[in-house]
Amino acid sequence: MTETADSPVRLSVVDSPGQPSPTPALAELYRGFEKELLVPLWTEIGDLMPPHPRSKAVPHLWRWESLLALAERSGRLVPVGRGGERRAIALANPALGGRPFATPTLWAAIQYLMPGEDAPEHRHTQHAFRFVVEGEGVWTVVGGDPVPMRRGDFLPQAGWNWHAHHNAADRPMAWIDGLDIPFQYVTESQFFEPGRDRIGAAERTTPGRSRSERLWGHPGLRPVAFPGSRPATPLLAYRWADTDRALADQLALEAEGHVATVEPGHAAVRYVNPTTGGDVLPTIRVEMHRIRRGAETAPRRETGSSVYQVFDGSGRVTVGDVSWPVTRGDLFVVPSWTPFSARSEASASDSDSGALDLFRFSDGPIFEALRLDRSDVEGPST
Ligand code: GTQ
Ligand code: FE2
Repeated sequence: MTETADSPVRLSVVDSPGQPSPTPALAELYRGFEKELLVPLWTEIGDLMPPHPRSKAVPHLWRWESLLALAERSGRLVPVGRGGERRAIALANPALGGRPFATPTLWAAIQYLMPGEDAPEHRHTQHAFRFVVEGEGVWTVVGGDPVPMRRGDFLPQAGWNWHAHHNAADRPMAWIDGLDIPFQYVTESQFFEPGRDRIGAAERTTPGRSRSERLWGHPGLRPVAFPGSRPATPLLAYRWADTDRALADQLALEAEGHVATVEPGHAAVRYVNPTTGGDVLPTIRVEMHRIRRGAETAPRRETGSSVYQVFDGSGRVTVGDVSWPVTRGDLFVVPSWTPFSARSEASASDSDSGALDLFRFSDGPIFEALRLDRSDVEGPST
């Protein structure tokens, strides 16, 4: 065994342009680097400083049908309780080493609760949200405020708030969770604390509207008793009826000849923090996009990664070199600096409008805060 055999640094002499001549003396120098745990820039520069982001993550699609079937089986086999905390099953990007990371920064999971079940209370620094593509009956209890969850609702939940979930219905319910778990994992910033094993009787009630909505959920109005800006939204539910109306109004305004959409036939809204007008969570940006029947978006790429879920309709999405037909509930990943476009292709089973509704979340706020945000759009081909 040589002295450097145990070094985690491994340098090989290569005969390629831009590299020093391969000589025994160079090999000897590299053994010296290994022994002292040193790595020269010239052997690493291509990987460390590429001309543009080259994501380790790859585009990938998960079918809702398959996810739901496996979640249902988990419902029969896996109890929910202290320790495991949640019956949540995460999307693992195939290029991220089997880790439960949809992208290098984002966690996306399907969560499932059986009738009458409780997921125990806890809190963590990871920022989170729930989004419901079908079903109802679960109340998420955030800081003692029970919040009903129904199809199309977006429910943000900023880090370090106590939360539990309770299925008050006589049927199971599934939804998706988005969190910044991979980001906090790589930045080593996580804290976690278990709370009460059972939530109190008062939190087991099932009011139609949460206290947070009664206080913060009035468009253009805020309670004078609570001034100042907050780092994350105090509003715990953004209801489908409001999102749907905003998107329908944008497309109607466009049809009347007004500027209202991102591009022809493509309406979009971003969920915002009513105390700042900025993103709902410090690390996660969330939007709903509606692509009119037959419309297509221009390929666009951005720094940072996104996860999409098809909320309604069907169509075809293209991510880099791959393209899939998609339908309700399907989830897919768009890695950093990978062009993304979508086309609405109504099928017989789709709703009357034939529009494709895409729920999207990304790590955009991180990139924006650090001034690392960049994007470009490919112009229409002529
Ligand atoms: O529901 O509290 O998918 O803490 C991952 C971590 C869900 C939750 C997840 C969590 C939760
Ligand atoms: Fe949690």
